[in-house]
Amino acid sequence: MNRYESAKEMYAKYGVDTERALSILKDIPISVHCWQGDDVVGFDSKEALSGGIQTTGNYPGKATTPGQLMADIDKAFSLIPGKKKLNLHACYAIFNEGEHADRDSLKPEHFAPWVKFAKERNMGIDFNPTFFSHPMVKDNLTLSSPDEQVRTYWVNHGKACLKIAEYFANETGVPCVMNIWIPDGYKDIPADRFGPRFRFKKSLDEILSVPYDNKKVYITLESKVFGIGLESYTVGSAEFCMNYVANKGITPLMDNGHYHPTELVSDKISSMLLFNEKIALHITRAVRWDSDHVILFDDETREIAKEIVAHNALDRVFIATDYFDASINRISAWITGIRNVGKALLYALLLPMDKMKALQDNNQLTELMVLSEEFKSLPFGDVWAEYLNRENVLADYLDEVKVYEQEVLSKR
Ligand code: RNT
Ligand code: ZN
Repeated sequence: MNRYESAKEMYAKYGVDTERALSILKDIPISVHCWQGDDVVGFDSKEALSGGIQTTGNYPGKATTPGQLMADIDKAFSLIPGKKKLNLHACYAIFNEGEHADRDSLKPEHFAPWVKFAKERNMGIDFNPTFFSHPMVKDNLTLSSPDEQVRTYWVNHGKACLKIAEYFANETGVPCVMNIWIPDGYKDIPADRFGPRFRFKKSLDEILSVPYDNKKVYITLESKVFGIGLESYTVGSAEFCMNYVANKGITPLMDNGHYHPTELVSDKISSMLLFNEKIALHITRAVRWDSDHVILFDDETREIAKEIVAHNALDRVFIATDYFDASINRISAWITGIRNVGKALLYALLLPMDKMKALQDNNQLTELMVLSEEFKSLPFGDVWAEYLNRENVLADYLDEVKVYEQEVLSKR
């Protein structure tokens, strides 16, 4: 008997069907952020990364052209099992020689090469307006700016992006999630907390006044607690965003780096699912702050996956990744992080959820703890290896990444 067959038997003893888990896993789309490939730089401006987010590290070989980024995505995706979507930011617009459009006048055609890329690979595309790293970000403010020229500029950016999101959905035949996140905030205690939020609300209303098909484009709003240099006040706070989405019938997005360190997104998912048709996630790893480290196969990632699976919400949760580590090989960072989301989902799919829920409801909490701990040492790795094998993906990716580093990245 091979290792998978023996693992299958061991799981079956607990009433867990590994075949069922594998067949569900391969169809769960994970929206992979393009920005791990170039440290969130993009192609449309020479501005440094701003908005209170930061990449640290100087590992050689980052992508600096669309061709390089596409090649790197291909390399990473060839080593990541399962279904993927491509998550783009507006700053990744691609212009022809001599052509340029500012963010408030971006057009679908500026993303045509990405559509071609995605279609050839049978993928959908998700999208994000880019409200940072741009000279029109004035005093760290965009959609909440008191300067009407600045505020209108960014409203127009949002509107332009909505059209582009619809274009992605039409072209690929897959709905597009368009996520709005603004960095707006203050380093020190503001005099007026209301004004910026009032203007942010008004700006969002204006963006949403563009007619769009809400079965093709899902607009999500991402909250945050603070950014670097914006420690005291964040306009798009959790309460602002939760209330706004509830009022407008759009979708909330939770990034697990965007809460106080002892708050857990895994604990928030059930509440959000009760009151929203869909929810969206940015899975990341926050080390002491919103540091956006590579996702590990750690407790919180598993717990997030468990919440999605346990509530049968795989078709109600848009799962995306969001991290950027510039201190290690970026291709490996992509593969490791996205694989870990897949691993966490598989781990969750292999839990005897019905049995565990029954133990909880019967107050057999001793038994629940023992069973949960037992599962940590079942031969999970053998089921994961079987998945990689069926998906035709190498288990050991590092050698291949190293070859790519030598042959491609080191020559940049
Ligand atoms: C920032 C947010 C946001 C960005 C990306 C690049 O704190 O998490 O999602 O990371 O849009
Ligand atoms: Zn995020």
